[in-house]
Amino acid sequence: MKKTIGLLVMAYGTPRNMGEIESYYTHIRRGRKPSQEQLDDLTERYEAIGGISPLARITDEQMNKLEAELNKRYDDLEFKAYQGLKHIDPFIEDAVHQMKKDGIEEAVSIVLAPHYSTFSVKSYNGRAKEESELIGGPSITSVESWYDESAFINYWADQILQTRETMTEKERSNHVVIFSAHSLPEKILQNGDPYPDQLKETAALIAEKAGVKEYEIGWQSEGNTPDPWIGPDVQDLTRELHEKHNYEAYMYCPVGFVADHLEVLFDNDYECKVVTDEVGAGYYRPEMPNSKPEFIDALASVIQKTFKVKN
Ligand code: FEC
Repeated sequence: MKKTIGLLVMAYGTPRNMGEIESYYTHIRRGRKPSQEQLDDLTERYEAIGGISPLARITDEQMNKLEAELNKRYDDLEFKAYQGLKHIDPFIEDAVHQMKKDGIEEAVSIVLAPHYSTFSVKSYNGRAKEESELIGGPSITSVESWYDESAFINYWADQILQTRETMTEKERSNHVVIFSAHSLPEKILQNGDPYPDQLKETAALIAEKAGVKEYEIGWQSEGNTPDPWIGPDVQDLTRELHEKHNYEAYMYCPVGFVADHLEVLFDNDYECKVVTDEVGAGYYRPEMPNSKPEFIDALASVIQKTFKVKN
């Protein structure tokens, strides 16, 4: 009989309908209700991308395809997927409980975000492990980061090459690629958080693979709080680059994310495009990994490597 291994797939989560926006936003704000103005602003952003984010559907697809891919790769193990979300049900803790209820003794977990930060991956993994310790649940081996996984780097390099083909001759000879991730409060840097360096490394690896000559690092989607956030923000950066280099086109690669969701469909495809339109340059954004087979392969390889070290 095959041994069953829990596959805990953790992701940010998104409201599944307009009625869930308030509780979701309150959870992101660690229990503080947003003001009516903040709520209206967020609701308008969801409306601008078509009503609700495709993230829930994409996370389901990523998880199901990853489970199937791992089951193809192993003859002696049966992976059973569980979804644990950061800000909406099923929460990370719910998934750990379900694994315990199903009699899972051993599990491997991965966060659908490539770069490690104390604010992101550490908190996902910490919540999973704390809960399993509390209930005597499965022992969980966690993937910490996968920002340099070769199949992931190849995915973005291929996308850049394909996107370059769609540019005009003039744009192809005078454009810049902007690699970005979600900004975080600057205070994370005081304790040596590896997040910015990991983004730099992802960018360097992709740029080398795709033969990108000119690229920059930017930060996006910063939160609505009084403390300073890591910059430069991608919109400010675009204006600055326009002043300095007068590029014909800007190619945005939000490599800190893995799906089409609000932070990409609004913050890149709307907000950054406002700036490129303003400066009269072309706007390009390669396709996100979503559940494309090349990306699922990348995730499966990361799990395989983590598992090999353990067993
Ligand atoms: O529904 C969707 O399609 C969007 C999902 C979504 C993703 C996402 C990814 C990350 N966030 C990260 C950090 C923060 C910090 C704050 C913060 C705030 C928000 C708000 C929404 C939101 N985030 Fe998010 N984020 C997504 C959605 N995020 C909505 C609230 C409104 C706003 O500020 O825009 C600030 C919290 C605070 O106010 O104190 C910090 C990080 C990631 C990437 C890693 C990951 O996926 O976990 C880091 C997707």
